[in-house]
Amino acid sequence: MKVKTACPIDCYDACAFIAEVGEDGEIRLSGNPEHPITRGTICNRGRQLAVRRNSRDRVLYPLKREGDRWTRISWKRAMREIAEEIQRTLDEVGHHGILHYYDWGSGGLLKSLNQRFFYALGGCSEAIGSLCWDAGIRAQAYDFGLANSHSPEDMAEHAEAIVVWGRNVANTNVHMIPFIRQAQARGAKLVVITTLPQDLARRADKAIYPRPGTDGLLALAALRICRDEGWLDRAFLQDRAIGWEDLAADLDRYDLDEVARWTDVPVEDIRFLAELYGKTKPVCTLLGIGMQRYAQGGQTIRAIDALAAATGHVGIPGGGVNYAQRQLGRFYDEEAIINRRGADVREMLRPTLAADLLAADPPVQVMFVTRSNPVAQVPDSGRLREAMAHIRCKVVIDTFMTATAECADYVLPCTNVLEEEDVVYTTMWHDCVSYARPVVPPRGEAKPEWEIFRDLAAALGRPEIMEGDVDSWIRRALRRWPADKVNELRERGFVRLGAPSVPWQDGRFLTPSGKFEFASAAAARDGHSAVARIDVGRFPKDANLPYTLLTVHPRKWQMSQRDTLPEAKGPYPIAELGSEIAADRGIQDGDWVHVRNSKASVIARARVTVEGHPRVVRMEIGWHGQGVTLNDFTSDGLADFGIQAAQYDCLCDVVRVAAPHENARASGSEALAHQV
Ligand SMILES: Nc1nc2c(c(=O)[nH]1)N[C@H]1C(S)=C(S)[C@@H](COP(=O)(O)OP(=O)(O)OC[C@H]3O[C@@H](n4cnc5c(=O)[nH]c(N)nc54)[C@H](O)[C@@H]3O)O[C@H]1N2
Ligand SMILES: Nc1nc2c(c(=O)[nH]1)N[C@H]1C(S)=C(S)[C@@H](COP(=O)(O)OP(=O)(O)OC[C@H]3O[C@@H](n4cnc5c(=O)[nH]c(N)nc54)[C@H](O)[C@@H]3O)O[C@H]1N2
Ligand SMILES: [Mo]
Repeated sequence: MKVKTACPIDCYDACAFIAEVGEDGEIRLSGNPEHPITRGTICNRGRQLAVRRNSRDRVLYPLKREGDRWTRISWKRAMREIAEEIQRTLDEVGHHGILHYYDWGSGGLLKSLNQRFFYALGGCSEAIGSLCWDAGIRAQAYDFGLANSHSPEDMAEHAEAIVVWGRNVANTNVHMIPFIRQAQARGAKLVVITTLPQDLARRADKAIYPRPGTDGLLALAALRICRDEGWLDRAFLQDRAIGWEDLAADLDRYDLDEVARWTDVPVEDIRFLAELYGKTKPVCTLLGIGMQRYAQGGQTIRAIDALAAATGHVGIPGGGVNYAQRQLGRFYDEEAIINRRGADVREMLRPTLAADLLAADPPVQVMFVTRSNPVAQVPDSGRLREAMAHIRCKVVIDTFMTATAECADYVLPCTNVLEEEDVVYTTMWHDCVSYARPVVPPRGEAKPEWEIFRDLAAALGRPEIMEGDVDSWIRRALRRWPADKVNELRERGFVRLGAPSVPWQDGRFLTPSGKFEFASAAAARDGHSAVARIDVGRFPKDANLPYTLLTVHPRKWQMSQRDTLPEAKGPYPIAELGSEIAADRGIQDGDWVHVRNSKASVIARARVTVEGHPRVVRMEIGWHGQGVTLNDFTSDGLADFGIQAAQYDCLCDVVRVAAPHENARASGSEALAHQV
């Protein structure tokens, strides 16, 4: 039997699945061929969801820490004891003593019901801000009013050039590839600007490899050339924008030779970029998210927005500065699900969670972690583990024993997507929403999250808080939808919401002025320069740490969700090293190396790369072992705009070491002993 369902992974592509269950119980997932983006293919991460569902390592029963051991307990006992912890905290310090930490580990709409539970307690402490993309979201809000993307079809049919700027589409957004190919087959040029090597760069007409965190300089220097050459869209600047004169005057600060030195991009390539934006029309820019995880990440995105807008690529078919699809977030009635009105919430920032916990008054006594793995994913994770050790009761809801679950007092098993019903979506790219329905029954005693919170509300003596079932919740959330659209969603497995294919085509923007804002009063009010500006004095520097460590997203799996992949499990991560590092330090492919900075160190296997910026180390985030996670290397500094972690501002050093002993469980300090 075939069942239509959907992928809930936090990703651009948001695929629709077809699931088939074999007689042996094995689940085969494939892409729904009718879905306009999925088009019948899915990636390894999607397929792994079936493997994760059936994995032997899955957590199937409620677990309680007793000394050094995990003991299986009944749901009834788990609910009673956790409800007692909640009640005690409410009595002793009030609702701010309960922290709910969550992230987008699942894009299911009903997952927000857990917020409803905490708000109904009067409020709670809650994680806000982003480890992911907030600086860029805010940058585009200053410029456009909202971060919106063109439809993939529009790019495929109309772009004359595509600039993939800091997005690793071949790994993180694979369903973009056919659309890029379609444009290339028409003769569109492809340019890839990336710090790390990328498969797509090999298929591009041109690849540019800037030093990490310096793309804003590159964009503004290219814009300066466009200004001087007169390669501007005068009509756009006059009729559809404000503040161009302010930005134009500011561009004199970017001397081409200096920019070339800071970015490691030769002047000819800066000119190439200027000419591309200045003379080709239309240019479609696909922005990545990694690029704004730096101290000046927000300014970087504004600089690129300005380059594309001033040269006339905004609001036209085949153009756009595509970062996210925020209009999609409004398709359902969130308040009907979460009922936040009136709740008294103490905010803690995801990027600085450890520091916020340590400073909290009243202290957090109960911490809930849902659909996330903060110990692996939050910067400065060493300090986070320390801060969590002070919390009396930590409850983690997940399907696996994650790095965070290992620090918990209770681990509660939730369902895998193939065992549950929900509406799933992301706001990263296209405008389709999908329907997830159960393919197989829950394993063990796993429950959907909303049921766990329903039971907890009952254990607290407040069953009315969470009264409802899947059907009634979905109906409430989609109450503005006509009935036939809800039916289409259920029957086809997805609907396309019909976001405009070409945003801003009517020249009206959602900014305060209604125009594209090269100079933004809102940015100035928030304490930033009104126009995009990069200050070279803010680039990180440390004479003892000559290289940059980029802990980017894994090629073959999602973040820390690597439990079912044997190749991801070893005690040593892979460190991909730029060519200058290898030359400086006498390292060859396959050598053992010690990657370190002032906060952490690991022994890793070296892989020397030929392309990419030559002084960058790439390691895949989500790995943990040797007593650390890779976020032990990162600091909790914020990017300039919004509330965004700047975890890519991370300097390091690398040295060659002897092969670790077979059975060595290298810890940070043991690792030092291996140094050659
Ligand atoms: N396979 C896989 N796909 C995923 C995910 C995953 O974990 N695995 N995660 C999903 C999520 S949550 C997200 S947010 C997206 C992220 O999608 P991406 O933005 O594509 O991925 P990141 O790992 O954030 O960023 C990596 C890219 O940014 C580039 N980069 C980093 N710093 C700079 C810089 O200073 N300048 C330039 N020009 N380039 C730079 C690197 O070269 C690299 O190619 O991917 C989603 N898709
Ligand atoms: N150094 C560094 N740090 C980073 C990044 C980076 O590039 N470098 N990237 C950042 C980015 S872009 C993001 S988006 C964050 C992501 O941070 P997280 O969302 O914390 O990352 P994941 O490792 O995907 O963890 C998601 C967890 O949710 C679980 N899960 C899945 N579905 C459900 C469900 O329905 N209910 C519950 N309770 N659990 C579920 C999964 O099993 C998994 O353990 O990480 C950020 N951290
Ligand atoms: Mo993300």
